[in-house]
Amino acid sequence: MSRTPRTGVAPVPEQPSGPDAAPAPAVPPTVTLAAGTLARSAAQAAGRLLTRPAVGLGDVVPAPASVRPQPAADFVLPADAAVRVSADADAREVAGHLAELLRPATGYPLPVADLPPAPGPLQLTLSAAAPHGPAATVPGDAEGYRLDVGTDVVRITAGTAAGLFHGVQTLRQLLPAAVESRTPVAQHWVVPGGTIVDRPRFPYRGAMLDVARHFFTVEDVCRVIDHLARYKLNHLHLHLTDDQGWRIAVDSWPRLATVGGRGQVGGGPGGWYTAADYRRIVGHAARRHVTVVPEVDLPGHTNAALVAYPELAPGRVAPPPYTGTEVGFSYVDPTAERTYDFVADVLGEVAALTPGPWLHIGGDEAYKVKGASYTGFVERAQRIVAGLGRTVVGWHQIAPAGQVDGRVLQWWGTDGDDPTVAEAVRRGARVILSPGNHAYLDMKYAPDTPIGHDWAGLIDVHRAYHWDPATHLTGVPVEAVLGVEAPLWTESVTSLAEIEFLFFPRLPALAEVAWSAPSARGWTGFRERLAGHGPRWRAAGIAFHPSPEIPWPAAPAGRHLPDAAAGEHRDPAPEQRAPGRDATTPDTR
Ligand code: TNX
Repeated sequence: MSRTPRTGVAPVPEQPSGPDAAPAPAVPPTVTLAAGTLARSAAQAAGRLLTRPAVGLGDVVPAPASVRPQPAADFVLPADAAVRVSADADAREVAGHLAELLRPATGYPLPVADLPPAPGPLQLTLSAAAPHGPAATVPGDAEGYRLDVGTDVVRITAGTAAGLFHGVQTLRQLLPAAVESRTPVAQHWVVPGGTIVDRPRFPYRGAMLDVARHFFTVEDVCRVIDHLARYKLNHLHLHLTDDQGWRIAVDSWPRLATVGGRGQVGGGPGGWYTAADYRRIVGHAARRHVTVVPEVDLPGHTNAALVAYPELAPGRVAPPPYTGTEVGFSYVDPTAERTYDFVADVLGEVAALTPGPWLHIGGDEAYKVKGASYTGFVERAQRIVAGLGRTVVGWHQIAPAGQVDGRVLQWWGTDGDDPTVAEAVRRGARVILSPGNHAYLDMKYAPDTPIGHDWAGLIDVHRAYHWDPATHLTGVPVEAVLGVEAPLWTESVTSLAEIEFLFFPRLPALAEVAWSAPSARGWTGFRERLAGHGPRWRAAGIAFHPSPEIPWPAAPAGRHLPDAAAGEHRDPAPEQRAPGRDATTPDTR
């Protein structure tokens, strides 16, 4: 495959389009201070305008556990509001995050200050007393929160900073779409009144980014983390190594990155993360309550490592670098002791750089390492991970290997009958569900989707949404399901805009599968709630696929995403949304 890498989509500030929108001043982003003043005075002048909220309290994705609207209690953010927060370093960090989210569009200063002594209109309270009512001991509750919106105050209460953070993401969605603008927008910032009490269904909610087939910069990865955080996903699995490239520096085996990191699918330059780069990624993730799960894929998918160190190869002969998209041909020699030095050194260094509890050892598609040779290799790798004090995760092919404490299988099959995985679960394994035909974000939406695969079928938004992790795999009860992950393989994905195009709108669908209780979710309501996110993505400069299944609101005339990704990624013109029209057709007006 030889694709020309394209550059990412440029941010496009979006003006509000709702019924309450006041005309926005035309200001370039470079004059933010003056623009802020202008926005504030314009907002004050617009005081006589209606201040109805632009969204309903229930218009949140993923759907909250409980929503009680109180229409008489709508809140309007005052220009002089401070964010008041419990005196706790992690909670203050969340308050800072909220202020950073709100400042660009509102133009308000939003200082962050401790709570108590002074109360104030925006309050983030960390409270050991369960904020969620009597069922506070249910799993996942550590991430729960309560949001109270009244006429004079918006209060988020949670037992942990992670809960506060999720509450902030909910508050963000309850503000008008223009809150995503990077430049000030003159309007009332109204939040609908009432109470939301919320907690996740599953503790592990993730997405995977394959940085091996195509390399993505630290900035790209950080933006992907921001996308996860928006929808309350809390794990980013990084597929760091594969045949086409080794993407993480390892001091004890330096050629892995400097030689193995050159190249990618189609022959581009590739790249790798230094330890400092990787620390920036895990740090950015941690501040958004996202845990990074690093994967070193073994014993197959290792051509890049063999190019760098032929001593790991069967026959000790270096293969040529690989820039194609086949799988299953490469492997490190499971009969050589040196191979296990390599595994221990690499996993040791990656673990030392990774604050989270997980180490993913791959294990998929090692077609040339069979039977006892394969399970023996996996069992040694599992022991190495356990010896590092981490919990091993592997693709479900590792199921036949012996059980180690806490072991997690990532299931990517397409047929819910998998007796080998069910048997491993009986022996104590837990499962992350990534069904290829529902959760694989590299599958095309429709036959004419310009990038992506279709080996697991086409995945439109309904297919991404319409499955239940509790009953999906025969013999795997809900107690064994740690959660859900949406993998994005990048054989055909070359830019941030293309990542976003495949993420949106399916990532929010999978986030709802992972977060929301079955009683809180349903397709009809979901597609309505999701529709309101189109204007948010436009305002944030996020490329997305205008899926014809979703009743997107009309875009203001002339406002489209730039076609940096592809013409097909544009927002649909209103006339393209007519039933029966193909919304992926490029807008050629
Ligand atoms: C299968 S799913 C793979 C990857 C490919 C992907 C393409 C899995 C564990 N392995 O190597 O990139 O299909 O969809």
